[in-house]
Amino acid sequence: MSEISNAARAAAMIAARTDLKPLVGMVLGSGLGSFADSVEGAVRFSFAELPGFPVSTVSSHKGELIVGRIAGQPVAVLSGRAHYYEHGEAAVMKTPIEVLKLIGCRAVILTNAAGGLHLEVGPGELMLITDHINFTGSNPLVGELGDERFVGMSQAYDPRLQELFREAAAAEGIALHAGVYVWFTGPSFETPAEIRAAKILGGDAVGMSTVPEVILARYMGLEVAAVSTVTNPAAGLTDQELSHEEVKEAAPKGAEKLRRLLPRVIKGYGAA
Ligand code: 6GU
Repeated sequence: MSEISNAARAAAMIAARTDLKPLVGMVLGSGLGSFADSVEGAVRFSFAELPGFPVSTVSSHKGELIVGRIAGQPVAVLSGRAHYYEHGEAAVMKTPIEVLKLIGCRAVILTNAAGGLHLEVGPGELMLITDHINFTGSNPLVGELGDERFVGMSQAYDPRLQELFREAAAAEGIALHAGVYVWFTGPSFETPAEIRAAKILGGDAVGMSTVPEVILARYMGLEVAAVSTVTNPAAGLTDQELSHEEVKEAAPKGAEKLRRLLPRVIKGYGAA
């Protein structure tokens, strides 16, 4: 085992190529990668060159870390993520999240494409995640040592960041729903019975990501916000079969809204 962690080595590689100290990190989900184009003065790193970074096998994920500015604020954008279902490892995003912390980020904004549990929230609508249910039985902190592993999750989604999203949505005239995200492992979609169960338990959207990253980020002391683009109704809400094509088709509508919201949120966060 090497003395220096992958995360520390990756952070050093980033520091060698840019003087920027990012304040906010972002993770761009399925079909939402186009937001990376709005980073000014982008310095790019492929996940393949950064030690400990996972290589995503999902067709709509790029696998790049981009350091630059949005709305004048220094940011680090992870364009693409790896999922539990790719590696069977809930902690697959540990190194990238740890790197965000090491290069100076105080907050991370996570985005994803999700299935909606309410027909009224149609494809391309945004849902601010206010809480989650971990329906997988996995946790990315299994195997960690020390009392810090007992991370409080009562306020996992930072109230001030949520308020910044609500203000940004109001200013842009964008409808922003809010609700509970339920994490399933995937990669198969849920059954109608699983979706009925998720709804009874208090869920509003379902997906295959984000929750392990929220847990890792809280463990590392980062503030967290998360937004879903609802790309399709979940199983059983309509009689249509689900597909990744449908997800990829609707995600850009959410990406366009995020392109308008995120600069305001980041600017507001930096101003505080
Ligand atoms: Cl319906 N389920 C899950 N788990 N993830 C999704 C989805 C559904 N739609 C988009 N992503």
